[in-house]
Amino acid sequence: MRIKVINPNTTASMTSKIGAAARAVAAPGTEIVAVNPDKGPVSIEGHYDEAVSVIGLLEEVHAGEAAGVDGYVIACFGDPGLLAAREIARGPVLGIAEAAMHAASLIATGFSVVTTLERTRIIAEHLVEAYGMRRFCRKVRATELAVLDLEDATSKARGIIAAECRRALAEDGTGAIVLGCAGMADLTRALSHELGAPVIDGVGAAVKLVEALVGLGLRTSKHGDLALPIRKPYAGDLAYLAPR
Ligand code: 5HY
Repeated sequence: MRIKVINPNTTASMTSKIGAAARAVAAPGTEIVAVNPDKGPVSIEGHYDEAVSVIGLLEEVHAGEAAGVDGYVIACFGDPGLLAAREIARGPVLGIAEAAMHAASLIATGFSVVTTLERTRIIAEHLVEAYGMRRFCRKVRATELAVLDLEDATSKARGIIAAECRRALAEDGTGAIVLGCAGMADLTRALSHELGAPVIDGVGAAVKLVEALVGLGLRTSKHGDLALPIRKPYAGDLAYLAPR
């Protein structure tokens, strides 16, 4: 089985980290292809970044379909372009926020999300509502770290994230921590060990869920709104994206 893990931002060091996290949990027969678009924002920290990143993301899904990929992971915690990607993919497409929240809800009665900026925290709150996770999500916490602080070995990011996770476990009545950025994927195991509570990284969770869905013979439904996009011309520079 081949799973394409798409980091929708253009920071290659983050893509390498995401690829390593995916490979660390993938089954022996699973090939992980980790990519990022070559155009778009270096980090995704708001609705505008997300919207612009979706073009590169969809190009990667189109290329994956041509190459016969079995399933996809969108490795950004805002899950940008998730439903659009599902429209053009045959196999399952999972976002890491969606995957991590669902995994957390299966092993704890409540979870807290620890993410980067306050504005990302608000976006994650929207996702909690959209995914019907309000019943499980005790709190979404911001650390005020920028996404690229996670790529800077000299930043104090790790300690700041660990401290916020500790506060979540002490104050939120929560049983598990969801890490709210793909750039935190490398911290999962050590944090879990250190905190004595499950810490869930969406990249790993999404890879295992795609493997499970493909293993069950399940693909994205083409009945209803996730059917292939309606054929029509697109004007101008975006003509190449027109549904065929
Ligand atoms: C992410 N941004 O996972 C998100 C989440 C965040 O570039 N990769 C990004 O922290 O805003």
